[in-house]
Amino acid sequence: MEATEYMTGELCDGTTPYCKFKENEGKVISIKGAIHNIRDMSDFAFIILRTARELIQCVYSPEFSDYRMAENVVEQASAKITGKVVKSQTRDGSERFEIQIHNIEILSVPAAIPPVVISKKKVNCDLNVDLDYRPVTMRNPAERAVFKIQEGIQRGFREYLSKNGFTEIHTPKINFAGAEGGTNVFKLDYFGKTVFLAQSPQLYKQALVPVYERVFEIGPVFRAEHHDTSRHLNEYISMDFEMGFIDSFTDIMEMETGVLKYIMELLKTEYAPEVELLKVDIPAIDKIPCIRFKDAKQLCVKKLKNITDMKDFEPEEEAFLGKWAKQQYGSDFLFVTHYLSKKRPFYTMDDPEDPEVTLSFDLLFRGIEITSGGQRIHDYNMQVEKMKRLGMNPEEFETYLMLHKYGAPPHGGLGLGLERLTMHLLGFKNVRYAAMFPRDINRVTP
Ligand code: AMO
Repeated sequence: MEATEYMTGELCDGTTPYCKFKENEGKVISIKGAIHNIRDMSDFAFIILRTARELIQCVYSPEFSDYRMAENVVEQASAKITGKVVKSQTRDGSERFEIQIHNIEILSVPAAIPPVVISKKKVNCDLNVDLDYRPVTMRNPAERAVFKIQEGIQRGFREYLSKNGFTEIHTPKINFAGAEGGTNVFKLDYFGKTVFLAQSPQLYKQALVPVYERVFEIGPVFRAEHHDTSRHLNEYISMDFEMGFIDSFTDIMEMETGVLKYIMELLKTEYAPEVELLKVDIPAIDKIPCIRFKDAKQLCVKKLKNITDMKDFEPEEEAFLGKWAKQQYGSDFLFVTHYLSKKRPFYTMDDPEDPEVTLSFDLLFRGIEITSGGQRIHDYNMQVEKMKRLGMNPEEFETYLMLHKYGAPPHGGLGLGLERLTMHLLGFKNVRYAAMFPRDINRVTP
């Protein structure tokens, strides 16, 4: 490049790498992509080109041009295919297009054949093998569709909240304290000092309420979970929001219902190819039923055996409540409210009518918790007192307490686990299928 060349941004004209078949029918076009699959039929061949979101059927035949297949036309090679867009016949009569190849320019050639077959409908291997080769297995259209849908969920969250007056923020991931209590916090040696990886953006999103009133963040959080379960990751993407001037913690639940409705509509429209490919069962959301923790617990005690923990739910209880909500209300979602004060973090507001419980909620989706949220304490003395009651040292939280000390409106918010939502939307049995490069107690690669 000459030193005097300038970038003008003019190439960014909104064009995408998608093949606009309809408007190009009958025309000769060039399209770049990866050769996904070659099916040699002796006198002709199908070459499937994989672009960002499509699989494009290209047909090679000596009839179409003077071009002759070269040896370097192999699967996973990057190529520029030039050819004529034509309508093709399908057995079911649906409209399909293909490209009659006039030329193939090979742009790069792979050094090896992929270790797993990725050109079939599904990657048929064990989860661990799949994850070991994730950079490759994700090239499979069904696998990449999972994360396209996940992108849609994040986009829906962002778009809906932005339209509702929320400001997007990014808070630090290296923190002076764990925000959620408990022992599942990663310690880090920070120039000789012990600091912690963020368990959530909790303390910071609250700090920004008096600044922007409504904020949200989509970002990684870290939990030092020591168990190898199908629902826990050590790093996951948390979609958080926090809003000020609420009248009740139910305002948060209303906002979440709106967010989820928007996300599901967005998936149906703008992510239709992936929804169709994965046969996603998009839940209908009209209104979401709510039940108090105490009442939900009683239902579980009545129907399930061997319930010993009366302060929280076991996974089987959540699964049961999920089925109950479906039968009773036809809803895939259920809000459980008023969790016990003992089981909620220090920032949670106790219910003034019954301080044993909190103004908090979880959202269950098809029988698994995907969200925790609630109203926070905004009064300085109340917060300091609760910290002391819980054996915490308020002095260590001096910077957090600036929020309360210098005036904060009544506020609340929530955290929604992106992988958990994706997992249950797509019907996976293990959250790792819904994490692009999962981190668990046994895995930090790839
Ligand atoms: P909580 O700790 O309940 O609440 O987390 C909120 C949501 O995050 C998801 N989640 C996880 N996903 C995968 N692996 C994990 N180890 C994991 N842990 C949690 C779940 C869960 O519902 N600060 C509060 C939220 C708030 O009140 O604003 C918090 O983080 O989907």
